[in-house]
Amino acid sequence: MMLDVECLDETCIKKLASEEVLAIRIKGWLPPPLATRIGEKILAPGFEGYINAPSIGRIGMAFYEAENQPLLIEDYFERATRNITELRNRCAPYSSPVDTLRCMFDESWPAGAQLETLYGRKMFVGLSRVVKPGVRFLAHHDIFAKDAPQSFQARSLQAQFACNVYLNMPAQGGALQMWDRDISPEQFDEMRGDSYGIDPALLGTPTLEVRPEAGDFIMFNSRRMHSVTPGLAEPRLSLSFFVGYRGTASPLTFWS
Ligand SMILES: O=C(O)CCC(=O)C(=O)O
Ligand SMILES: [Fe+2]
Repeated sequence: MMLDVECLDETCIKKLASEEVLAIRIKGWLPPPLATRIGEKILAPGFEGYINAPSIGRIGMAFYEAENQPLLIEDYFERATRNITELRNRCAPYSSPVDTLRCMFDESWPAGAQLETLYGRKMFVGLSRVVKPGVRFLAHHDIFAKDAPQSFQARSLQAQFACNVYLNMPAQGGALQMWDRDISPEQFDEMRGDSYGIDPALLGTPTLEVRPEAGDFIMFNSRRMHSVTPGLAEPRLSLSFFVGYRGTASPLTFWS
């Protein structure tokens, strides 16, 4: 269900798109001391909480936080380029791991890879996410067309992958859990009510549970339900973005 690979290539991206595998991991993609160092640099100037999940910190704004509200969507686009630059600057003199991954996707996918454009505007990519000890990430799925229902661009995706680089991990917990049982967007929305997610216990035993280590890169099918278990003592820091897939002849796209 999870494939360990040495590097990104066409074959492993296709396996994820065809749902042959739920997730792909590159263990030690960054040397752990470098992951820690970059993590410290990212956190040093501080961060804010999510609009719709205040116990989870973040730098940059995720598109799904806008929840289809015009003023928040405007805010998102207005800050997109600035937020990309902000991550790059926080990482300097190291390269931003998100920038490196953007290059690697472009190099490995025959049709290339580029920043996603929505409503004719460049999206943000490279959210830094900080989960405090003891906080559980509720089970949810990420489907672009739900966040931008009027957009042909969003509806044209054939698959969506969540990409995460882990920079700091708690000593225990902080595991990524995934379920291969599909829940329709309608059923999930009914179950979650006003919350962004649901209690993972409602889904039964996860199909896959993996505890990432600092420096690991994991890419998974974000349309399947997933959650993160609470961590102990240390904050869990990751860089996160989505990759959109529209078949072998189309470029992959990135956004957060
Ligand atoms: O932090 C993780 O391991 C996964 C977070 C998540 O929900 C996502 O990347 O879509
Ligand atoms: Fe997610």
